[in-house]
Amino acid sequence: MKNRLESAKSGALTPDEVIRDVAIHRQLLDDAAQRSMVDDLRAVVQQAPLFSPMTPYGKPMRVRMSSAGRYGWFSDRTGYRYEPRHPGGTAWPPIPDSIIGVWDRVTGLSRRPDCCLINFYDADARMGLHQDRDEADFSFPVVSISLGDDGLFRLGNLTRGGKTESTWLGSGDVVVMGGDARLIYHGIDRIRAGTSALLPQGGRINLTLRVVD
Ligand SMILES: O=C(O)CCC(=O)C(=O)O
Repeated sequence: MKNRLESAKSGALTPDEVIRDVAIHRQLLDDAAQRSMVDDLRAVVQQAPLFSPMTPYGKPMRVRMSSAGRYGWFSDRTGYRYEPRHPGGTAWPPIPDSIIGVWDRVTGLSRRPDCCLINFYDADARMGLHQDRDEADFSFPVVSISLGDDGLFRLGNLTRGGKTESTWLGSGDVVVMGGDARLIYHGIDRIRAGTSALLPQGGRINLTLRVVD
């Protein structure tokens, strides 16, 4: 409930649901907006192709990734971090306006994100419970946009362990983790293949917007 009051104060959009202080805007993007965002993303991944980062534990991640913005999120044997360049050596493309517009609507902030992480999940991909904590200032929220097939989003606690709660995220849903929920553990347990016709080959895209430094 605190998030709702804070959003009302800052001029940000009021969410449809709040679970464990995480705000969820259901179907914020209609079909046309989703399609044009996917077109924008095609141009981004043409310049900065998807890759499978290596975890610090030496296993490739199941989710394929790329980024747009001043920084891209990266992982290898030496750890998780932000990098100013794609592993191929070029700067990351700018974050498309269609995506920045979503940040503006749901946060009401004048500060814009430095990174849009693009996660691509095929039908078998998942992402384990983790915190987003590679950024310098946790007072800025994390905004996440779902496109394509449904993903089962699990929310934990501010420390590892304890009871969790899950909700399906559909295409066009937007999640905001800010305030008391900024460091909540979260992850994607599974993808419900064939639930969306947005991506011709199926799968799910998640865009995660973060202020990095
Ligand atoms: O795919 C999602 O909805 C969550 C992505 C995520 O947790 C992350 O990129 O840190």
